Amino acid sequence: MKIDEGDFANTLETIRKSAKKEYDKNNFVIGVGGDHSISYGLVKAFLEKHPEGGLIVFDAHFDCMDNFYPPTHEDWLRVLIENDKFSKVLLLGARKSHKIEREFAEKNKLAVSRELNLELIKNFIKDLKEIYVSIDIDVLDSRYAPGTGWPEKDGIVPEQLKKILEFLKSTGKIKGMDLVEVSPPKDVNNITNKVAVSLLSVFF
Ligand SMILES: [Mn+2]
Repeated sequence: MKIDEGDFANTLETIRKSAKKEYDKNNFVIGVGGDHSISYGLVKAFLEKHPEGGLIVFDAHFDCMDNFYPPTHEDWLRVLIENDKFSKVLLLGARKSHKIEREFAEKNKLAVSRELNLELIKNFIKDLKEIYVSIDIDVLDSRYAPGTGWPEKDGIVPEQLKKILEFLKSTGKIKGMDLVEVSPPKDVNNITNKVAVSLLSVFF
């Protein structure tokens, strides 16, 4: 897969096409980043394969600032909801948002929870056959994941997230996932890299 850093729209399209190729072979698709905007291309490919599927996002932020294309890390979820008319979304661990985003979430009845509530998750997935999971590493408390663009305090403990991911994996419904916003240059003693690997290990 060739990434064109100077042409972001083209890069997202490349990501979407590459992921779609793997879904068509019935492969499990894992994306690792890097900027959260890659999830836009990855989720689009997932939805082409599984039009009835749902999306669970673990993120400290709403990523719903604006709806222009190509979306950045702070817009990708809004573009998916607003431009692509996708509504089966559950956003978990979100604790920092702009007024614009809260208004958008309210208007579009976006399911948002600051906590990782298992009952909420069970209820969300009960009628779904396929799920895509997107994990922004900043959903974790900044003590555990300082190596990210916008670390936020008062977040989730890694063990808690891992347990939820293990539960989701056990349902057999997850068809694709990504783990993003890990930034090694900002890391402290490699702890963010290590916790990211530990979370990814659930899916291998
Ligand atoms: Mn994000």
